[in-house]
Amino acid sequence: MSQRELQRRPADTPSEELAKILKRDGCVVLKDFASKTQIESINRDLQPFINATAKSSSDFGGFKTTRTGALIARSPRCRELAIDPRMLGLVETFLAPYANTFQLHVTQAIRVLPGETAQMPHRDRWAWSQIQLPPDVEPRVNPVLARLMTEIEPQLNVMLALTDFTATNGATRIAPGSTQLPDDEIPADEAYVSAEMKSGSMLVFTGAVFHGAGANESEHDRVGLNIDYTLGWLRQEDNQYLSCPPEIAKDLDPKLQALLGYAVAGPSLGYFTPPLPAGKDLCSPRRALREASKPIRLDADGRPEFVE
Ligand SMILES: O=C(O)CCC(=O)C(=O)O
Repeated sequence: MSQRELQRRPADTPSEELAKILKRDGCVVLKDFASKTQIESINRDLQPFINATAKSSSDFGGFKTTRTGALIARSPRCRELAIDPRMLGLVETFLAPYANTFQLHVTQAIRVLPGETAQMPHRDRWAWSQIQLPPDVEPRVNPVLARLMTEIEPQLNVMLALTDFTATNGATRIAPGSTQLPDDEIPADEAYVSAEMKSGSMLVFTGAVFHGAGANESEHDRVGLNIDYTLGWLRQEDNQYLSCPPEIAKDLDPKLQALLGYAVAGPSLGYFTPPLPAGKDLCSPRRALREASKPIRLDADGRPEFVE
């Protein structure tokens, strides 16, 4: 496929207009989404965690890239960002045909260090259709899930630039309009555009568009804040109940609690039953946030008991 222009719009563009661009191109840049002060505060929240994060060690994740997660638990500023009405409005407009509720899928600060090579082009929706197997086992893909993914839009992602993103420092490379290609027709190099943007601007992209982090040939880190949203009925990539456990989630904004997954989606997805005491069954997850649970262990017969 030939290269298409990466569309850029002001951050307050109505969601319906942005959703149309996303449907056609799979991506759009929102200019000046966050102020300089907001970016400084996010960087202050995240710096200790980013500095302590070890480099990834896989062909996909890179060898000079760090990925720092659990950002809702770790950063008050990321919490505000995740429920920014402009973002939630766009998520709800774009994903509305495929679900009644939405949730967080991934929160990650991605730092591409000098010397990193370009990431392999991919679609983020492959998280649901590719099979995790040793490298020599075929097929690599579940064909039913791969086909299902072409009939829905399972996710919407944002990458907020915490540093400037340039063609030389590893700006995300994305192929606008690559959303309808078959999974095995990976666009050639010429189809990709570097999502160059100033810090504070944001790349919004879908699970269907081919993209990957660029190579960092500069002497400075490229840092992006990646927040992905998915449909309420799909499995989240980052297990939010573990990354943001009830002890932390109980003090968060109810909108954020629901986005993490502490809410029933539809008539019956996601209720829970506390293992003890007997008699409390089929509860809303909000109950787990209201009532601190006492530690439980299994006794010698394998039955749950409170730890006294
Ligand atoms: O960091 C980037 O620019 C993109 C990263 C990405 O696509 C991924 O890790 O799945």
